Amino acid sequence: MIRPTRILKFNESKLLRIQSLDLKSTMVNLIPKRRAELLEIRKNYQNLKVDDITIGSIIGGMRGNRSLLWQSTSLDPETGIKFQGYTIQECQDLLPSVSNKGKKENFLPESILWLLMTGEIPTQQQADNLSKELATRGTKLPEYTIKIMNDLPKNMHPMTQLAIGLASMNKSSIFGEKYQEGSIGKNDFWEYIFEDVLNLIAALPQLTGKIYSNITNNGEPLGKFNENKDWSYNICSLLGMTNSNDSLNTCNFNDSQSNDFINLMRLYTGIHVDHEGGNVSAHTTHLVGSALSDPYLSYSSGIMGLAGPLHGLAAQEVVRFLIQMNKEISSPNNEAEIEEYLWKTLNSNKVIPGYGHAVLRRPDPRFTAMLDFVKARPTEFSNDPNVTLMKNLSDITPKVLLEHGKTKNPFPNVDSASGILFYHYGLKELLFFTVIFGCSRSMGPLTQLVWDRIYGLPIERPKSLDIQQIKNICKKTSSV
Ligand code: CMX
Repeated sequence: MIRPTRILKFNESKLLRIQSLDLKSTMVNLIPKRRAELLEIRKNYQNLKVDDITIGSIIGGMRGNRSLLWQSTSLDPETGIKFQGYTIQECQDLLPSVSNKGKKENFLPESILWLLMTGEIPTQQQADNLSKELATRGTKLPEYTIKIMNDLPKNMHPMTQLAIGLASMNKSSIFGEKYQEGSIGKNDFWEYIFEDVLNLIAALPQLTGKIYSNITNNGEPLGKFNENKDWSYNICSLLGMTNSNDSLNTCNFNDSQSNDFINLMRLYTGIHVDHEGGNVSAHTTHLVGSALSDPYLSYSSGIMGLAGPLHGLAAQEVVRFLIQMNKEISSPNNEAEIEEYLWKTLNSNKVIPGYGHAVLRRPDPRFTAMLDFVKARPTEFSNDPNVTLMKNLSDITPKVLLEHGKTKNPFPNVDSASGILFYHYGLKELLFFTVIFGCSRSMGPLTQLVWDRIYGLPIERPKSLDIQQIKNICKKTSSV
């Protein structure tokens, strides 16, 4: 865990070069303009009406209410997620991947973190610097966190372990320490939140490796942290899932499988970083942070939400569904039997996992990115009946769901592909998938937490109504 070596002051920022090579200096350069923009909007448009709140939205999960400020991603019902305005395909084309490689590999999650924080596509050097910075900050977990993780029941739910591990690290919160000292003012909060955020994201490979070793290897390490490698590589090696010297290579990967699994991890953790602000994990992190709880406590709360089956846990449901269907049908290519199985599921009042979405109304571009990963490796996946079934379902299920006529979006979401690809490479502990999701999802909501403090946003406190108050509103309207 790294202490800030030097806290930058705004007058110093003038001395920095236009294109800074580290993330913090780049942020410092952006802040005055962005703060002024928000101030201007608040001053001139404070009372401008944006949306209507209906009785339906109050009792219907506030679906669609435009009422949150979220800086770095937005979700369009038709085109899906955009990261600072860039589609996944554009990110694939523009964002730096691992340097010194002849062919273009999947972009680094570090690159997208830079993009989320700054709104700018990083250069290769900037992405490499951030990758190195995270590796340096993430070399070791705090001793007390290691002790706590060692003492947890080895069969404890992996997401509970992740939430506990993260919450324990609040002991190291630089923001918490400075706030208690009373030595910082509101305009400076962001710098210490930023330090905590980078330390937290940097610690996730180690924490994830520790949780996986708890549930699969009685807490004994499966791999070593390598300071010269990127963030996703270190997740893979600490899971014991690379064929290099720093890992036990528990799945007996050859070179190409090892490289593909690392790239799958980069892809998965790169595209799950954020899905705008209203989803449970993002909104929770933002809400808890609005009370000035530090990033460790805020994100630990977000992780508790990510653990729910309607949110982060869906990928594991899909894997169960595919395995069970393959047991009951004669072949993953038998369209008639697949259709029959889907109808049987729907007629017993169950959902088809991996299909539908609260906001999206088209196939999820994150699903398309995962499917492209499969299509680029035909030999690797041709004999996997679960992956074959996943692909066939993406053609058959939308027709069935359309005929069923209920779901607003009959197309696959990202979860219909992600878990089964991890399963293919040997990650068989289904409850663990969401921990990897939790690594990735840290980047969006924690970026927002930094911007929340840059903007000095207040504590969130919407007004609640009881049923009598709602009835009164209804009565008043019907008597008009
Ligand atoms: N299979 C069967 N029925 C479905 C369905 C599916 N995959 N998706 C939606 N429906 C049904 C709903 O249950 C609802 O039925 P009722 O009116 O009887 O309650 C109806 O269609 C309308 O729902 P909707 O407005 O289309 O969807 P919601 O916003 O209510 O729910 C979601 C969205 C994701 C929870 C839902 O589509 C679902 O349960 N999908 C399966 C689980 C899943 O894949 N979750 C992963 C979500 C990924 C993410 O959040 O990123």
